Amino acid sequence: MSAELFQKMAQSIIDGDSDVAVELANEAVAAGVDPLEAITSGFVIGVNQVGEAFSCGDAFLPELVMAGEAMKAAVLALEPEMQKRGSERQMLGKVVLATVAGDIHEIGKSLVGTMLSASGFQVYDLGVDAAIDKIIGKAIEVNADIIAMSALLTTTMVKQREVIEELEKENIRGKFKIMVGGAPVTKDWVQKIGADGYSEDAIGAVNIAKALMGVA
Ligand code: B1M
Repeated sequence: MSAELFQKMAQSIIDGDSDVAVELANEAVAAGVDPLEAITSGFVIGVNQVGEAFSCGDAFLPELVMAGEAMKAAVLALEPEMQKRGSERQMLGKVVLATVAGDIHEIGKSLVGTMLSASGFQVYDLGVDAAIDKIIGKAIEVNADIIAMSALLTTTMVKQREVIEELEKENIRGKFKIMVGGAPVTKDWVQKIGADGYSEDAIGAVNIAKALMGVA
């Protein structure tokens, strides 16, 4: 039953059909399917396929946009259930989260935010295309424990490094733990820019954030 449902979920993203994607998300919740599994085994398979087709020139920007919209709608429909399933309610730490300047990819960043907040972190989500001074300003304002930055483009991941460089320039690098992520981010990149942690997915992001807070 789940395999068939996951396949339909992937197809709804490939078709760029937000209505069907939301219907399937609701169906999954009603059937007791883990919402994160619905995302990773269902919807993400579809969005990855569209991404691959786009990079080979077999799909074009409108398809990418529609797939992105359908993916966003599905994740939004699953969000309340993800929040509900988060069992830990004590406040583990404050996280300022953003997709870096020049980058408007928001789905993975928002998923990481939902999982962090469902796991007990207080998340200040600055959205996408967030300027360096906006990220640092918010971190100072709320006395954040962690600055978490997402980047989906090889051209924008450099902004993660620029935030760290700016913190160093202002002599406040030591005040915050820095977590980075997004499809092009690798372990090598993390070491190169001197971040404190990274993960390839939303569950990993929660584990890293907990480890950075010493509660792993
Ligand atoms: Co764009 N896009 N896109 N796109 N897009 C990619 C990233 C791309 C790989 C597609 C491709 O060519 N195969 C490619 C980047 C190439 C590169 O730089 N190497 C690309 C491109 C080129 C572009 C444009 C430049 C296209 C154009 O205009 N010519 C343009 C850029 C706009 C900009 O940002 N300035 C663009 C635009 C868009 C849309 C707006 C149409 C849309 C986004 C819609 C939205 O977000 N509202 C879109 C989409 C949908 C994609 C793909 C297909 C899917 C991204 C996604 O949502 N994945 C993507 C290809 C792909 O990744 N397969 C692609 C699902 C999501 C759950 O996964 O975001 O990876 P992801 O997040 C994961 C992990 O990465 C990790 O956890 C998440 C959950 O598991 N993670 C973190 C993410 N952030 C984290 C932070 C952490 C820890 C973990 O700690 C802080």
